[in-house]
Amino acid sequence: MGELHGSHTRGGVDDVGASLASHPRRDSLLIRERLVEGVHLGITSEHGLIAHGRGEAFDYLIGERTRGFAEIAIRAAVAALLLAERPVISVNGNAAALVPGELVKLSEVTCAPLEVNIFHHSEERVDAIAAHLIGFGGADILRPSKEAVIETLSSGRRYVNPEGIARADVVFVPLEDGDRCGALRAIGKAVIAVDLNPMSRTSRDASITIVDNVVRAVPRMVERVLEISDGGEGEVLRRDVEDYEHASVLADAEGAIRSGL
Ligand code: PTJ
Repeated sequence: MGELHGSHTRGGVDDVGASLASHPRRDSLLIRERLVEGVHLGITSEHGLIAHGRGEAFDYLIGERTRGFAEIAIRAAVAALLLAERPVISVNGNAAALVPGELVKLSEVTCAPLEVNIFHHSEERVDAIAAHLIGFGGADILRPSKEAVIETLSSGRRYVNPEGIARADVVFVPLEDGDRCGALRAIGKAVIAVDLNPMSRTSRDASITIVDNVVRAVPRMVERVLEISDGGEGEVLRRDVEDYEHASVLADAEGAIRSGL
């Protein structure tokens, strides 16, 4: 997992990190702290805290580490992003609070723009998320627009950017609610999701699902891009996509949870 201190705002995570130095659940508590801080900064919705609780429970059950089924999906996801013509990385309030710098880096190495897309829509929160990403080195952050609408969605997620998600062929959605994944698939887009629950609608509806915590999956995706840019690229990318079998990856993840192994 990436370093869980020093990367966010002054005080907040750092102060808590120092006070938890010897706590056995330190990493997990620091991740929570990032989200609480995200709420205070106007980035994360209060509902995002509840969504995180769901995720935490599943993370505990998968052993809080990147498992083989996630690694297969990470390889396929990176390959799909690199092979895409118009890839886009969608960012909501939880992802922005948890992995802002890592998303900026992933955007750079895959040439996929970052687009703010949130369920609980407000212009203030879009501004706050965009500013937060810029603070971590992001540039040209795309915003949702009423000029491009996914008609089948009723939440704030229906508003997309005409130059981004609207015309993307591959959309990466780290941490998602169920409706949009299906809606994006229905209009012909490939969707890559990160979701700790392999049984969720998002996990099932996505083209590729990484059953892992975004705090581990996104840095690993960056690392993977750098690994494969060393040579044999096209062949490796095609093989990574071909090796991915959605149903079997989800079954392995669910099996790991149910068996406790
Ligand atoms: O910022 P907004 O307004 O777009 O709101 C975002 C939330 C997350 C509130 C919204 O998308 C939502 O309500 O999500 P759900 O329907 O609660 O689904 C969240 C899914 O993400 C669940 O299946 C969780 O298991 C999973 N999850 C939560 N935290 C993580 C996670 N998956 C990976 N990494 C996490 N850290």
